[in-house]
Amino acid sequence: MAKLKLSYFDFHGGRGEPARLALAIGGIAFEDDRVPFADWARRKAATPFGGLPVLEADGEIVTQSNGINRYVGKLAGLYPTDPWQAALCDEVMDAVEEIVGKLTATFDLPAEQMKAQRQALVQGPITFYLTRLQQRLEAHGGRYFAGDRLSVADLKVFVWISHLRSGKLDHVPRDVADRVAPKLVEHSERIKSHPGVVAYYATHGLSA
Ligand SMILES: N[C@@H](CCC(=O)N[C@@H](CS)C(=O)NCC(=O)O)C(=O)O
Repeated sequence: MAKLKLSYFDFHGGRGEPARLALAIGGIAFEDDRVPFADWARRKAATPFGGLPVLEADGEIVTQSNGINRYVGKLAGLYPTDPWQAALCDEVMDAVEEIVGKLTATFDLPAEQMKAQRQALVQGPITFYLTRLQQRLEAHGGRYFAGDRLSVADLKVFVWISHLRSGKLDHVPRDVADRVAPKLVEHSERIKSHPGVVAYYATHGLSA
């Protein structure tokens, strides 16, 4: 097994969290490099595309969160071996990337613009993606997004739903997922109670 180091910001959530969770659940040893925001300006230039997460394996590095999720998912037994189920897993992870990208585009906006754009996102794309993700979950049996078992897709959706429900996103009502996609929230609660996820947050001191 390659010697792994996963670099991502020092908070619970975001694009690096599904890979951290997958590695922990799979019992895969890795260096958990939590980058303080204060160090980011210095480290950014050394990353291939100016963003995190970055995964290092035996001294080589790779970026892009969903590619990293696939790689660590394979190591951890959390990525479907069946090609069709793998495509379903990818579909969900890429859909979450689309909506997360729309949200992160609001992070640095001036206050009034942020408010207007986030309110529009709640009415439009956030509601749309919640609805459609719930439909995909139900189409595949209601418990997991792919392969009828836990995969990195479930972890990625769990991290996004947890963020939406955290109350940390100004102008995004924390109950929007509960109102729009209760089955997705049920799924998220089930993933949160997975023994591997519980053990991860017990070790890291905070709940998702
Ligand atoms: N497409 C990339 C996006 C990476 C990205 O934008 N990461 C954010 C954190 S979630 C970041 O590094 N932001 C700081 C910056 O862009 O300076 C991926 O999926 O990994």
